[in-house]
Amino acid sequence: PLSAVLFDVDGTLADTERDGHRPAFNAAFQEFGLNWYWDVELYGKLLQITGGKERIRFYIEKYAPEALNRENLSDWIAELHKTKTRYFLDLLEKGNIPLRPGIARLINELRQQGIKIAIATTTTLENVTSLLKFTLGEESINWFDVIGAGDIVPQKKPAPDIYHWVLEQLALQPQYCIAIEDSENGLKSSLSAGLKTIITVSEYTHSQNFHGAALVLTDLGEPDNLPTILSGDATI
Ligand code: XBP
Ligand code: MG
Repeated sequence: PLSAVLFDVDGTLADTERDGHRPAFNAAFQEFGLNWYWDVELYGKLLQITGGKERIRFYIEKYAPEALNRENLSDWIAELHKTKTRYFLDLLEKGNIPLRPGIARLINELRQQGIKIAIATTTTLENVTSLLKFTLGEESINWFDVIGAGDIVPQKKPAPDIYHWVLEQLALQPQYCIAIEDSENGLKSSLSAGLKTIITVSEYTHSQNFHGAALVLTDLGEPDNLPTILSGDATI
């Protein structure tokens, strides 16, 4: 029997990266007087590093090494990232980032059937609660039995830590749960935690390797617009 569905956030609940996180990073760089700009293509490469602070550090090491000489680099990155979060929250508040097809329906159906729902994401907690608030309404935050986000575990995806943490909070074994993910890093994380995983591909992830996924779909669909199965077992 299925006890819980564990949702990723970025790329799964909503297409947040290209027109959400990316412009928020760029706005923060501008506010800090930096001449850095992450265009759509570069951002696609940077997405291999999960976590905003980790992504900024990776960018510095690879593309802007002069910043390595800053004193208290970690603190400075944390401040820059806080500013980025402020811009991202602004975008959510403006209602600019909708849920992907089928998400609201699926969440409602799971709740109606008494199946628990949870979140396992590398993004910052406020980003998750605001996305829920501005799409499904304030009370939807309480529909989730567990929200695992951001720095709550030391190792972000592709490490399994966030899924382990959420399963522990749910007090459930992975065989009674399903993860829904959009990326290869997310899939590695959920599979390493022993979770059967459904992939709903997103704009940055459609050509990634989803070996090991139970099902790969274009999206989660709506009754009048069914998703296309890209690979996997339709009977899951
Ligand atoms: C999401 C991420 C996050 C977001 C930015 O990956 O990697 O870093 O891009 O969020 P996943 P923060 O969907 O696999 O969880 O800046 O808040 O880290
Ligand atoms: Mg994702």
